[in-house]
Amino acid sequence: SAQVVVPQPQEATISEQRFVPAHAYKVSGLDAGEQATYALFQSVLPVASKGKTLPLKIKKLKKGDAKLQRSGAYKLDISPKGIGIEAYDNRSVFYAAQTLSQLVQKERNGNITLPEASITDYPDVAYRGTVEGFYGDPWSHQDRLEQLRFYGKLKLNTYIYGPKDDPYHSSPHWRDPYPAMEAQQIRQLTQEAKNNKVDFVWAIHPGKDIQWSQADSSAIITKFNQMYDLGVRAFAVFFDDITGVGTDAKMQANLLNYIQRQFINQKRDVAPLIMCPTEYNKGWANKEPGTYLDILGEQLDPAIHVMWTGNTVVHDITKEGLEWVNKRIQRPAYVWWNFPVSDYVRNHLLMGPSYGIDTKAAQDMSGFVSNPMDKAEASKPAIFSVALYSWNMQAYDPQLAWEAANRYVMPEAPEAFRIFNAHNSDPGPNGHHYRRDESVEIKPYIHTFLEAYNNGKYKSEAAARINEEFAGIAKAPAEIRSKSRNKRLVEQISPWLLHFEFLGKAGSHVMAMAENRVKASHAAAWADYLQLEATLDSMATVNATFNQNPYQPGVRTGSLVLTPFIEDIFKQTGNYFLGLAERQSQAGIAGGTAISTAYGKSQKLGSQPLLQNNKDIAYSPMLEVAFLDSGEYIGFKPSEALQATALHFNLSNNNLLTWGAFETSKDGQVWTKADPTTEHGKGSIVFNDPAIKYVRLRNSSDKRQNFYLKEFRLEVKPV
Ligand code: LTM
Repeated sequence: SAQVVVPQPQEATISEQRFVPAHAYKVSGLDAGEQATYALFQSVLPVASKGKTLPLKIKKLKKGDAKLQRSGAYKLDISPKGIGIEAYDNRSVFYAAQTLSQLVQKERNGNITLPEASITDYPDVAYRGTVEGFYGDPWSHQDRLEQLRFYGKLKLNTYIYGPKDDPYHSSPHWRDPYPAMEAQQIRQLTQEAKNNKVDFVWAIHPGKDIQWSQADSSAIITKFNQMYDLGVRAFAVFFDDITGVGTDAKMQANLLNYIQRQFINQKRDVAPLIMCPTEYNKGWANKEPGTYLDILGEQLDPAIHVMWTGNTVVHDITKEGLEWVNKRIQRPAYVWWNFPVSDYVRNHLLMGPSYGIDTKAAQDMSGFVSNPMDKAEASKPAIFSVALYSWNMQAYDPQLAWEAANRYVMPEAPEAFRIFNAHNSDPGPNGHHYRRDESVEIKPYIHTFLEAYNNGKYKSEAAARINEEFAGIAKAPAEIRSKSRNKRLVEQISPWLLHFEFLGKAGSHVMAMAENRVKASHAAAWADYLQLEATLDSMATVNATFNQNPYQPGVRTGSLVLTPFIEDIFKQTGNYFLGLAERQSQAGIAGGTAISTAYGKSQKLGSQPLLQNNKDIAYSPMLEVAFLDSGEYIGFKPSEALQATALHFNLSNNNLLTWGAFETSKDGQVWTKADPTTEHGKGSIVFNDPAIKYVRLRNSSDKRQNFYLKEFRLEVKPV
């Protein structure tokens, strides 16, 4: 059926019967220079230029049918008499060849078989793919090459290069040419992109220190020309996550129009220019008529695309949301979907279904790109789904796409990969309030089981299902490690595999313990308890050892449903046996009542998670621009058991001391000003008074103040 072809073609009749072609195929009508497509035909079919052959004829699509007048559109006709391809452009021929490659089957005896088929196919969205736009370690060169091949197979045509931590994309070196090695790698990437009919879009991020001078405008043109010489034929300018003069809509529009005139229009072979605005989501947009987005809408050359992340930074994409912004920017938005990016929740993997993307919004967007995780291979399930969605929206079903992605990305161990992904979906609490469902199938059984257990009963049926799940979890990592041929993927998820294996074992222990406890087999329950405790210790060790980044350090799996379930029963049972608060805290589980808390009043930072241990309490650093409105504050209230010894901060704001009041209090009522030493918004204050119970930074000016929350950390010691 047509299902064997991904993304699903728009119209397809594919017969169940297959035939063995009588001869090799003779390819005609392929443009010179299309060697990569020729090589693809050769790898899929027997191809010959002499002797008895069947025709594989490529023709131009006839004008007429409007939906086929777009890059990538093709018709493919397969019969025992030959293969016919009608193509809009060279990308179309490549896509027809990709479809063909999915329809061909190789038999044991070396023959190939084909079904008779008639396919009419075209993409719903013109630009489809990814934006490497996250913070943190950029993808490796090999990862990028592999991504481009993956995109070619799935008919994705766009890869936007914009890793925040490449200093030649952003400050401080956006004005400078790439060093020789990086330049050579970019040249290779543009070649691989070309072979896979992907636009390699190179983005510049100049807004942190742009001067709006002629010198800076020229610097961008010079840099673009250097990139052009390396083979780049598509360009973007990003103004996200900046403060200060760079955020001016008129200046941004002027610059973009200048680039359009002086560069894009001068070259005949470059794709439309793309820009990412500063107000790139509705939550941050000034809603007053005539402000930022309207200025771009009116002044920006209509040929330039404008990116948009949705109603907030990380959000579902809705038709209504797009209609809202499209009116203002006066063109269909180019969607920058912040999924499965995990730079704001680095201890989690986002491996679940790609849902929350509106299947009625094809007409409301000019492009759709996913911002992935820093783990390129682990991002493939989500990218696979984005390929299906953006090619054929009506046919898109998030759950089916996810099931297919698990098989496509890990064909050697699809079930193990599925169970791993099913329990590694939710990002956990985060400042963007973006949550995903997790452990969906097992959740009802967990609820049933817990309800009964809390009443001293043991539900065997639910328990059997849960036991089966935990056994599957414990087995999955070994299966993935031993069977998957994708070693890079295994490497990227390896700390999570390790943690997951312990999660499965902890689950089995918890279930055994619960059963023994309900049966009043106390000695057995106690033995289970000790094993569970040891396993939870191992999970805590994995969490404390791997992925120790300063943002969200550590490793979490099953964090929405399974881990809380296990910890809940562990705690209950510990209390039942011994009142073991002490043991629990050793196993890394928050026990007791006195915990340190944030002490703040802030629209932007109100739900920013805290990182804490027994040495310090910190706001989880934030990637985008943070702010405090007049009178708002951020701060800490250490637990009763702790004493504040020093505050360390790095807010990247040169005027910090003109608006920021650092204050301490013994009661939360009377505040005393503390004077830090600072340089560029970075500094420390040491506290010597054990009576201090509150520490805060308040905006004492009469207007909003922007800064970067790179560090805001209170050092503490036990009282
Ligand atoms: O989303 C945009 C336009 N910019 C940044 C990204 O670089 C970052 O990866 C995401 C997710 O944290 N958020 C942003 O604000």
